[in-house]
Amino acid sequence: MKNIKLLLAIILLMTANTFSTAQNQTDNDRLDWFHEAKFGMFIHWGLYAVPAGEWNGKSNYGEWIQYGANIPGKRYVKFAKEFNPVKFNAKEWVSLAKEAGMKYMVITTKHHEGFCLYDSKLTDYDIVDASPYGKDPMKELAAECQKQGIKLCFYYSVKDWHHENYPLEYTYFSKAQPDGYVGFPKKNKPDYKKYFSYLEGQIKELLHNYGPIGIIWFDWHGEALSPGHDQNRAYAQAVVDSIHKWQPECLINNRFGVGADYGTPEQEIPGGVQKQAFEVCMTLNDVWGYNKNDHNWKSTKQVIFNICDIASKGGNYLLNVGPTAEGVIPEPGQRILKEVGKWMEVNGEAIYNTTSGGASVRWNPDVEMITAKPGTFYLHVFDYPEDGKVYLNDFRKKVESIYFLADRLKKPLKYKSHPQGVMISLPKDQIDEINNVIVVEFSNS
Ligand code: JFZ
Repeated sequence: MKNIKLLLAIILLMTANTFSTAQNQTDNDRLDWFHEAKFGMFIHWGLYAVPAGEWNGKSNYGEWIQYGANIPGKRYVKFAKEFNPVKFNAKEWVSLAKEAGMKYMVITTKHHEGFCLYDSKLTDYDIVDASPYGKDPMKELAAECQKQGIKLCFYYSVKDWHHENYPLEYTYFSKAQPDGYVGFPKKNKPDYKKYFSYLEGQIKELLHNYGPIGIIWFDWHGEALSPGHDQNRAYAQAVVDSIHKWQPECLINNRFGVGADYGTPEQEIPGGVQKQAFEVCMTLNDVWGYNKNDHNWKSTKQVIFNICDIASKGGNYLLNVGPTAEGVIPEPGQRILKEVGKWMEVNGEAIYNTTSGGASVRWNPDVEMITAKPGTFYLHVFDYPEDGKVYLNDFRKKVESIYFLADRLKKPLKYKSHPQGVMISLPKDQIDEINNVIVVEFSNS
């Protein structure tokens, strides 16, 4: 698994310059809502939720369980008959995202397993035709997102362990699976043209049947666009052109290898301010897909720290939940997201529609990060200084006011100039047990 990820990382790096050239203002305009939103919910949901991370006595799997546990395709497809999310409630999921302060939702419409979580006319390996549920949850989510003002976005895996025309050589042979993970004996060499036609047809369904879609979140293009498959780059570019024709406002991430509007660092936060738009995707516990034994949940404080750290570098945070096969988001995840939402309700002004405060503003160790709006800095103080002093260095503006964002009365905080900028004196008691956001309003005069 590590070698595969390394291979993919290399391929992703090789295609790093896949950002759609700023042909015109349109590309930048497309990102406006994204920069304002800052915080989104990732949802990994699929047949892998049926085994729930456990197989043959091992219990550390997630959404890669078909590969990791060597489950033959013939056995894996039987999970479809057990996938019956009778407890799925679109209103509950969208309300949770909203309560957490999330502004968009990215849900897996098809992960590597190839099973479609929406009603596709191009395959019967989907939730309507192959599962007892028989309904299209994406229709329900689209209606609820529209009602609650949450932008709906679709994850779509290029890698497909089920489709007969996905390049077999990439379905990870192993001793236990001589015929590849699809499990269906292959009669002929996979046909990339047919596979990209299937892919484009499904993207067309997703962009025509569910209203306005914020992002097509492609994943794992690696094999299809690896060196020696240049023709596939042309196929992929044709899909990008179609997406822009079908829904010009729809963003494309960098994992399709062409046409990227933004980058997608995974499970890690970049070290500094980034030049291009980016979105850090991260699990809330350890795996993306539901694992009934994964109890390693991030703390509310860690999530809030990540939101602020990422925003201070100019990026978005896409935080994942993995619902059960019955359609329930695990309770610990719900609790954490609701606690994060309470903080965001008071302090969201320092996150939404902000930009990085810029690496040029040097801070003393008390202040880890800064976000900004025109005429305003938001200083994120996680470790309250014992001496009550916070220094704003490299600051040559005229201070208009300084106060705690959480203080409804905006009681002025004491400050005075010092050689490099401004020294702010804080009261003995913190205003927030996690992050004391200080607002510095200034003018250029
Ligand atoms: C991919 C998927 O394989 C995974 O299941 C999940 O959906 C995640 C969000 O995306 O995981 C990756 C993608 C890229 C790398 C590693 C894992 N990489 O570049 O090393």
